Amino acid sequence: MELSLKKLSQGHLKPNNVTFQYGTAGFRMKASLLDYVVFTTGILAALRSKYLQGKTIGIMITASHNPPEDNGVKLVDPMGEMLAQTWEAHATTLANTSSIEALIDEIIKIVDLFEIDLKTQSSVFIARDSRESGPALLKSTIDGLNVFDSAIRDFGLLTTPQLHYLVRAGNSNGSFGHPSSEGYYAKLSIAFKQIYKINGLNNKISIIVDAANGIGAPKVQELIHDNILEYFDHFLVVNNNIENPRLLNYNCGADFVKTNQKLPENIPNPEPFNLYCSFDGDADRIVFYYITEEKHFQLLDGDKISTLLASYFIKLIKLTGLDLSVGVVQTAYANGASTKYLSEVLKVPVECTPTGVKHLHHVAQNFDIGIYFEANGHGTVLFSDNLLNKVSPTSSNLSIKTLYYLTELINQTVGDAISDCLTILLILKLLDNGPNEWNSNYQDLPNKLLKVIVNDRNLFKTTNAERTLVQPKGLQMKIDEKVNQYPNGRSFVRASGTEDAVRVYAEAATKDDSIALADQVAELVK
Ligand code: NG1
Ligand code: ZN
Repeated sequence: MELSLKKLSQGHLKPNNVTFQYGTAGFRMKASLLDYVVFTTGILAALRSKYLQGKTIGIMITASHNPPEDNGVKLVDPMGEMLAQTWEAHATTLANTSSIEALIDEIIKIVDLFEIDLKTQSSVFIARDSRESGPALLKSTIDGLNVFDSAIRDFGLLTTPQLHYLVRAGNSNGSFGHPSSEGYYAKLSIAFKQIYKINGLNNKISIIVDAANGIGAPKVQELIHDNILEYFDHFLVVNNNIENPRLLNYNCGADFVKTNQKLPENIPNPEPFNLYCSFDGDADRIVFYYITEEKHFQLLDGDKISTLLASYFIKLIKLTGLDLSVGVVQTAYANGASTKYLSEVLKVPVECTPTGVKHLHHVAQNFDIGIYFEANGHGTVLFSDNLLNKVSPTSSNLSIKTLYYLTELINQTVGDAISDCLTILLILKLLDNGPNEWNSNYQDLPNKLLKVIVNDRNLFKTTNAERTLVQPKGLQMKIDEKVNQYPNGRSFVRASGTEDAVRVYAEAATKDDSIALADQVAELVK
């Protein structure tokens, strides 16, 4: 190992004065700083696979909705989940070693700690989004993987959720689908067609997809054009230019639309009540929207997606006659009106977790149908083994059959813009709802999200799923005093896990109040 490490590490140097941290989205920063990090992450992926008796581990090179000059890397565990939290610290330690000797020492510590048999061959699937820096970072990652004996499959350009699917399929002996892009398309499109057909749907579907000029563009086109185009009377992908890397997430995409609450660039002649959606750069987030007769922009974000899914699944379960639990998991960023609607109107249990989908995913596993979405559109639905044992494609009950095919259509490994898109489009048809009916279930409380640059964001420590500050001492009391001055006021402060900043969220009965509250809380934070 020492010999190959010395050889392969040539050219991969840790930059000075940077501390790396494997956070909620893996490592993410300016691509120019990432070479050493992807090299050490390659090493760790090989070790993780060996530790898990050669099960396949995934490596995704992406910076999601971040600007084109950024990049990042994250690891995917064998069942398609995020890397186990205990290993995040090892990823961080390896990335921060500043000499070959120190790196070797840390590797030996990990090997000893987990009693890893280095003779076990590791297996790693790797993919990247469409960023310009991707190919060079891929090469360095592969150098890291080759420090040990590793079977590597490079899938080239994929969406993040496609890679999660592939890793799980690769570890599931065919029971999850074929481990190839074709297998992914086949699984989703067969389920889509079946739900459409068995329910006797005949109205065709219309959607315009803004793909953020990212990898979701060619992938959603491939899936729909090659498999299910006949079910659409209008399907168009805009912002689909992945040839020009500077356009990625620029004035388009889910993050732009959610943050600015307006249409992305390049929507041709927006018509009232047409349904649009936006993916982010690696297609694991989706938000929908439309404009009203008066040309008012209406956002249907992750909270609206959760509530639509919850109301649909509650109805469906009743029709199946099965005894199954439904629950929704949100974060503190969920609009208060959505939480109220879920618990008071739909009467469904709602749990709140810290930001980051791994937290939501974990809690969603407590339900037979666990629906989780961050307000920004990242989320999915999980189905328990109990449920999976009760549904079948050969059932004589139409609702049970529909439920079975939904478990196939929904990517249970991670939030997936393409799978979520098809699911929502079908559910709207099944409920015979348009965007306006969907949006009318509750009205969002006006809200404001601010980013505040502080000297040290690590001073901000929270509890109560990030809704209460415990440090700096006394600050929460001051925030509460401000909140109490506004009807329906709510505000919280937390350190971002992906940017060197503190985020301030506020909502209140009126737009002006939400802005004033956010500004006042931001002043307290500075
Ligand atoms: P941070 O930077 O920790 O707020 C952001 C998003 C998260 C999540 C991660 C990972 C907001 C307010 N925060 O986290 O929801 O998606 O990025 O991408 O949207
Ligand atoms: Zn993303």
